[in-house]
Amino acid sequence: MSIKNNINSIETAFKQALANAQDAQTLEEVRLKFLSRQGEIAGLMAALKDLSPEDKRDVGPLLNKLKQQAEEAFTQKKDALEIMRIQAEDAQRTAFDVTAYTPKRLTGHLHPYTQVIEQLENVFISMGYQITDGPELEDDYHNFQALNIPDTHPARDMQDTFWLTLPGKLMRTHVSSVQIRTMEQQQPPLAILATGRCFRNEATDASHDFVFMQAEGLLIDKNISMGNLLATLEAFFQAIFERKDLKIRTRPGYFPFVEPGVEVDMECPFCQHGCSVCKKTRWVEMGGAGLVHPNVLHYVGIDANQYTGFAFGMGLTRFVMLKYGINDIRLLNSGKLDFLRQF
Ligand code: FA5
Repeated sequence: MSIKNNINSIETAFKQALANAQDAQTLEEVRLKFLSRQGEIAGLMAALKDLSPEDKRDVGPLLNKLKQQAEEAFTQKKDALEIMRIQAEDAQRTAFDVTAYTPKRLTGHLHPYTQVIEQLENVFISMGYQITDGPELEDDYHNFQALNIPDTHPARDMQDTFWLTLPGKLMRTHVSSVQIRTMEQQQPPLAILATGRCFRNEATDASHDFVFMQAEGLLIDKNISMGNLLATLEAFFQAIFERKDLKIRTRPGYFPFVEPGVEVDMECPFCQHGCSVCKKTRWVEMGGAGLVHPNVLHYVGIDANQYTGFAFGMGLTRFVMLKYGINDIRLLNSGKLDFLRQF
């Protein structure tokens, strides 16, 4: 009888499919194909009703047996696969190495400003200078008047000042105020270097910020000349850029607290024939300098007939930008970690 053959072949196919199923998905496919309501075994059950009563008696038990055995075998296989899955998961868990993952450790480091300041201070300490400091919140006297810039002097407009609501108080526009504070405290001979922040009420661009750093130097002794100043600046630039052949040049410049006054340029440390840093001129502007004006010595009670001296004020920010190839000054104070991690 053909239904009996069908029962046999479905039983064989079912056993085969069940043996082949190795995961929950293929097992589910087996269930759908054989055991679901639309499955093969349900199909055989449905065919039963068309059989004669004798055939029903004959085939019915076989079919019931097939259904029962298939369901049992399916449940057993399902349990076995579940146990295998749990065991595989366990095996993976035991193999998990807790020391294998090491989170990236980010260590802090010195800001590029600090790195250059330390280098600068070492150069000047080796030349016998004293490192000194002064307040950022200054008064009119130390920032302007004692530097030979009286109230009505037009040179006050050279530096746009952040005045405070406190009368006569301001954020220092340059580190030259430290010259006055030092000379008030110490008698010559003296040689100092001061670095620090300056504040100017200026529009910002890639090379100007309203907060920036300067390095100020002052040396007072007998018979000090422009020659001493130029030799000192040259040695200083050569040490910072680690180039013994680096030259400087000066152009006449006006600063009320020095006479004569000069603008100091440094040979471009990056090129031979002009580049974007030096704007094709081969020279980079670094700051101002000159011989200390007798009026300034007079303000602090130093005898200008006995002593002379030089002073310079360099854009420290400029040094840092040149040294590290930073093309926008505003990055330096931005606090952006992606930027700072590069140094
Ligand atoms: C002065 O500030 C003088 N005190 C320098 C000086 C000292 C002259 C001693 C003579 C004797 P000046 O304003 O040019 O000068 O500034 C000096 C340097 O500071 C500039 O060459 C530039 O490198 C830097 N600087 C000035 N303004 C800014 C700014 N807004 N942003 C970044 N750097 C600046």
